[in-house]
Amino acid sequence: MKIVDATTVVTSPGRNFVTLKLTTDDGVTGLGDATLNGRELAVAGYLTEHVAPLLTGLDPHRIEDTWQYLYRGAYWRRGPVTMAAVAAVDVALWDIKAKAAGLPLYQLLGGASRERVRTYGHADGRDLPELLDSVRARLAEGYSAVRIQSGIPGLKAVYGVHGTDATGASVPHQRARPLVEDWDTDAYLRHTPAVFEAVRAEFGPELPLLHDAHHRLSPIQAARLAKDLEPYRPFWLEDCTPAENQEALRLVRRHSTTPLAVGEVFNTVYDYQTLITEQLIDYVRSAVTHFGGLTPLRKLVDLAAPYQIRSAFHGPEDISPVGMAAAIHLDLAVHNFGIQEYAGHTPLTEAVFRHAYTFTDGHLHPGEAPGLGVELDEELAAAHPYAPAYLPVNRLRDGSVHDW
Ligand code: CS2
Ligand code: MG
Repeated sequence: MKIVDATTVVTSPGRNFVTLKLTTDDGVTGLGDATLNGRELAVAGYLTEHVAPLLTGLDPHRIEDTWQYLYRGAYWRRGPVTMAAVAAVDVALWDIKAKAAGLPLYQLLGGASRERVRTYGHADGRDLPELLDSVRARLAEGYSAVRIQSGIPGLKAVYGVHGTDATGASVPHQRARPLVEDWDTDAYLRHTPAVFEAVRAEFGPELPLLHDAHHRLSPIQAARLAKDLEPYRPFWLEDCTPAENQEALRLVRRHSTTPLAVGEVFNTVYDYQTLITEQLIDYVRSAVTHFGGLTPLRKLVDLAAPYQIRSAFHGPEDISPVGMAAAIHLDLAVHNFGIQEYAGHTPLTEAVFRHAYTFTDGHLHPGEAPGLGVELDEELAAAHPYAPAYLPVNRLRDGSVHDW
């Protein structure tokens, strides 16, 4: 079997997605997600100009060798653009191998370790009534765990809360320049414990509540928040401080028992090395799409296992159904699974990417279709071309840029 074609498809059924399609000489095809929110064309260009020409003629069964060839052979390794491109190739090769075997992909990853995959959903609101309604809506959809993100009094637009920019104007997703959001850490630190207190008062002590600080705090501020949230027993506090400085989590760990989740912006095991070996985190958050594919992500989860650290793969809407399917197959197979983020997709996106995975009672299952179980409707994809869209930029009250 040989790869005879590698085509990159950029489509925008409401938001941009980048998909790699590999075709072999006996007609078996494989799909890989290469979507990097706000930098989609950088990855598409990397694939089209520098990877696709190297793939034709290769044996698609040599997944590990191809991964090493693309990682080490590039010389300029690591980084989100490179690793999203490598991930797309890796997942497409796993898709081909599983299809050729006539098996759903999870069977090639060791088979099922569980019957289904537990998820958490996103609840948000500009104020507490809106947030409480959003939690109710997620529970009605079957989720048994909910991430809560709230507006902050005095701020017009903050991470994770739909709808407006710093001027208060409502903003469509597709836009030619980044949305500007506003931020005030002190206001956030004062308000967030009160948000948890209100949600606990409404929904009780048992509902698993997650929260994403989205890289915005200094280590001591992160320690403060983690400690202040302890009475409300969060399921986790995510990205509490920029974790490129892995040692920063030592300070947070010294002050709090609140579980910590980190890693959606990480793309190689080296980003986690201290965090895992010093037990500074409880969940690893990378997405298959951003971590170089299934091959390295499985190795990461296996490295985490002896430290009792669990998986919690990134799963917002900007991970395409191809990337989601890959994650769900791995979720089903690994022993130290934690939880899967699942924001779902629009009906139009699901028409472009027809998938075998199902979402029932807050749980996912990859299905039994051979391979990933995803088909790309190329004609419908072509009907929705790329449109410039950027992630927001965050500014403090003095106008300086802050982590978004
Ligand atoms: C967030 C993401 O889901 C999460 O945990 O951090 O929604 C993140 O903001 C986006 O993926 C960025 O594209
Ligand atoms: Mg996050």
